[in-house]
Amino acid sequence: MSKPYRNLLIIILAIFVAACVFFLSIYEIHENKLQNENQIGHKSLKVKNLYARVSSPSAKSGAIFFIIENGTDIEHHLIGARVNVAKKAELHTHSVDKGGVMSMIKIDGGIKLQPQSRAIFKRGGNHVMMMGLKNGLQNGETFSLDLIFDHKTLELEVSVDNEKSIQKHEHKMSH
Ligand SMILES: [Cu+2]
Repeated sequence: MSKPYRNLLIIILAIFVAACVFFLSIYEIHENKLQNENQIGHKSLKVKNLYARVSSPSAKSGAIFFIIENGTDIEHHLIGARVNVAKKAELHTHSVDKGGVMSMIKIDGGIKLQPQSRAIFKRGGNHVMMMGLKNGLQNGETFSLDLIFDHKTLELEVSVDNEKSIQKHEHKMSH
């Protein structure tokens, strides 16, 4: 084989190897994506494990907990909440100061949900705070909740469950 031909063969071989590496890496990215899709398991924006708590039937405030799953391929931005049983509903989180004292603060700017991700609203963490409950809430009572996103509003029904314990998988996912 003459030298120019051998060089050409080497170049063709190198291109072939590069192409193989390229397609393998694409395949890997595709595989990872599928695994994430399996984790969420649906292609929509969903709310799970939804419930509310009040400290007593006559309490003037209460909290709502849930998990939002964004199974879509776009970012969704939770910007607020609305309930018909209270004057006001706000997105809250807990913060701990230097002295270890826990207090609740409003989440400014809301919460952004990346495609194929979850946001967990749980006790001791993020929650929807209801302020100025009009008639109080009984255990087992249901009411409507609007979760307001930048592109859509989810209309949900919440039931008051004061006995609900903190869920095992909810706890695990917080780590
Ligand atoms: Cu709060």
